[in-house]
Amino acid sequence: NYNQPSSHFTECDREAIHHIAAVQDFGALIAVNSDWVIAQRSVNCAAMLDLEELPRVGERLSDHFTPNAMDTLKEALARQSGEDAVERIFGLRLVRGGHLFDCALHASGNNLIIEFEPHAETEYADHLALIGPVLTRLEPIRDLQTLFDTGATLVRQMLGYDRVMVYKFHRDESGEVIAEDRRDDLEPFLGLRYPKADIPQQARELFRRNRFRIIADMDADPIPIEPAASMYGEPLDLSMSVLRSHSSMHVEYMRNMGVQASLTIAIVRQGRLWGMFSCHHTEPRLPAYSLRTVAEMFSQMFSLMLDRILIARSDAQNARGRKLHDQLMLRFADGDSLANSLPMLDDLLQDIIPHDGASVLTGNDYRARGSAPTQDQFMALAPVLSSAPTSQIIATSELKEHIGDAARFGDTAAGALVLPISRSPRDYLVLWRKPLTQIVTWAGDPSKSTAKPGERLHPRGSFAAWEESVEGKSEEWSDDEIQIAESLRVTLLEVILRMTDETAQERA
Ligand code: BLA
Repeated sequence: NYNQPSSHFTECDREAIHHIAAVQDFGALIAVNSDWVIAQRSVNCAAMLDLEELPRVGERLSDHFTPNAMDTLKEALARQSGEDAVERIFGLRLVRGGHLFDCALHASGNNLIIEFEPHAETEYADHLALIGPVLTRLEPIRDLQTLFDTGATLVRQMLGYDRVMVYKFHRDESGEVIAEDRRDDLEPFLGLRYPKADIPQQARELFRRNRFRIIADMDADPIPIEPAASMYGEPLDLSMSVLRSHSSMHVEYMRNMGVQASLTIAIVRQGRLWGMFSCHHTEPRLPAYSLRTVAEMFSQMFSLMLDRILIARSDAQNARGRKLHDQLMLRFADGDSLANSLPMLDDLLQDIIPHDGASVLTGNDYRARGSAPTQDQFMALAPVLSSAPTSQIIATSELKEHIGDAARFGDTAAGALVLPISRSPRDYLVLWRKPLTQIVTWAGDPSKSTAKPGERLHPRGSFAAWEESVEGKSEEWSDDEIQIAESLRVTLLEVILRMTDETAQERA
């Protein structure tokens, strides 16, 4: 029942998607123990391998596979290094007189999992040839949005899905489509935001480890793995599997989006899930394993590029912070008061820390600019603010969570970056951000946006859920922004101390 999101989400988070004991039908799976004795296998093995009968549990794999296949698999196993490593072999003949297969091999608990799917011989070389040109297009990019746009276009050119999106996670784990390349007749998803719950926790964690996820056909029947559990009663752990079958919940979600096949590649930065490439197709779709491998390499290169640009941006941001310091020291040199300097501060900061409003409180003098609370509204916060440590800035996207009175700001301000700029009396510079839902534009047909019961999983329903989850919240303050605010606070303290010094000297 999708009308009860809270209970539903915990259910979602609990589903053991790695213990599903089934594979998708475009390949087959055999799990062997450390002696290469068959322990479990998908029931389509015989059909996939052109064997008369399904290989039996307890038989040796070498009873069916050729000596050459066995040697190649053993070599691959010896090559395998590190946790979560998956070895690939393209174009291997597994049984005498049989077809060529693309294989993936990895350890799972005490088992070795061998997965295989038919090898697309003719295309293999073409796929390899793609790598060079694609990386050449990516290499010179220095700008984030260009990287995202080019990334979406290149992935679509390579893999041919109807829609390819770059999706970025926010700090609260909701997400946003930040680039898109799609078939012209499809409605755009660019700019749409989705709630955290659309990707449950365990799916996120799994996705971080196994960064490539393909669902070739939402309607294909899952192929059971038998026996479903080992002789010790343990289900086979399919975390690193290529063929793992899918959760029916997720499939329903995808169908509601009009998606028949999907391919998802995680973008991981510094060990954390930064975002993903999400590819949708309106018909079943299965790019060859070699092509998927190229796409995976592409995404790794993409992640490195992203990292490089973000580091450069962070450096630039720090440099702007230092420049801001110098500018401020210069401007305040003529002894202008902080209150009178609000317009200057507001303008200077807009570029570095985007905000919708700003206010300064010095003594009893309150000034505000842009979308900011009135003096009365702000004064209601003063007792709480002054009980906080003076050396600490407050950065929140939801001030009302901390100070109930802030709820009265309504659409004026939801998030605040509060800089205490003296010890006593309490003086503050505050940057404000409006609540998000006001600002975000809904890209689809708004007349269809009312979610009917049972439609929660539709992207529009999902958007409604996102709106609900960010109700009264602003855009987050980024780490870089908080860091700059921190050095700004120190600068302003310095300015104020100098001014009080000068006043004291004049009096003397
Ligand atoms: C998995 N849901 C996912 C994944 C993505 C999304 C990317 C992981 C990767 C994958 O399996 O392909 C969601 N995909 C999106 C979003 C966009 C997109 C938001 O393209 C936006 C453009 N999903 C729900 C609810 C449940 C749920 C309410 O919305 C609860 C049951 C479940 N999502 C769910 C599960 C998985 C998933 C169980 C794992 C699927 C699997 O790996 O089998």
